[in-house]
Amino acid sequence: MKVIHTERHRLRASKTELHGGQFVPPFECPERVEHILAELARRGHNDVSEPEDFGIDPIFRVHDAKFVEFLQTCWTEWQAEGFEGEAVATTWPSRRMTRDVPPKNIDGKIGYYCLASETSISEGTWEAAEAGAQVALTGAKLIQDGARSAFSLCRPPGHHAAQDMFGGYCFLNNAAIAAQAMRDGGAKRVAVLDVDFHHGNGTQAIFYDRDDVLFLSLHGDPMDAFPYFLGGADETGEGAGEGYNVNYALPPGCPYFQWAEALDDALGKVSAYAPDAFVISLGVDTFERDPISFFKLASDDFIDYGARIARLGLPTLFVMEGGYAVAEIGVNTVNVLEGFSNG
Ligand code: 6XA
Ligand code: ZN
Repeated sequence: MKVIHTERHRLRASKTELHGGQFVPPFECPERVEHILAELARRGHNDVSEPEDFGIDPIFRVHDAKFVEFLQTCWTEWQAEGFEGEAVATTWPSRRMTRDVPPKNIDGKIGYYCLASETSISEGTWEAAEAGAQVALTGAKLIQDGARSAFSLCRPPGHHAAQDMFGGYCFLNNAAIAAQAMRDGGAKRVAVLDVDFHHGNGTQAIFYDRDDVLFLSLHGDPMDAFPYFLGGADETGEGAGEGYNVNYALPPGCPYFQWAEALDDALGKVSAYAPDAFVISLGVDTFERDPISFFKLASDDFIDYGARIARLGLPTLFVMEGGYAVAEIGVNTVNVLEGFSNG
């Protein structure tokens, strides 16, 4: 399987994450990619290439122009304000604070565009996020050109990022940008299946009123898990999109057999939809020893579910999302890809 990767992911290297009331070194760190690359090499997957540059237009197909401009300028404006730490949101347009206008002041503007304050913006964040989107777009192009599969090793991840919202370690929604590019390139229908532990609220929001992109997500029940405010089974889409959004909210301690039942149900729906292309938002934070998640998948389970995805016989793009058990992130990721390739 072709792997797309760029060293520019390293530009996303913030020093702080707000976690449990403390600033800690971010779980979403550059070493994650190094471990995945090392395991790919160890198991003979040497077809690793640089992304092409598709420019900014495919990003604007998914994200609002003002939001993109905010990401591009946030760090400079934050510094110009005289702040010494990394850029962190503290004030949001929450319930009963509904003046829907981005403030001029960066301290207000960052809150306007932010969904969760664990994610600091720092030097290089935009550059890395933009490069990650190109990694996803290059994968989409390979699929369009006839590849059976490809792996876009995106970092930072993307699935929490909506049209005009960042957070949950995400800035640009790589999977959505890839799916939209596939549509624009001629695919009539695209399915996006999110197997990251966390609900893909951004991807859901982007395609919620559309029937040309089917979105399905298996995740920790939002009553118990981030992002808390979206991801219920009763969110089924709206307007033309009614019936084209499917959430599987799974309980704390969820074992593989239960997760796999949800997966099989989701794959049945994808098969019935008969998409031209399939995008997998691949987070491996479903692993039993992930430090911030609560599912119980063992490393071998990742091989098994890769094979189940392969049985659909669809052209499939894997887009990297989360996974923070850094020592095992490579094994678990490559297990999915090999399970798929051998399945
Ligand atoms: C913040 C948790 C962010 C989770 C990010 C993630 N307390 N999303 O892995 O898939
Ligand atoms: Zn996650």
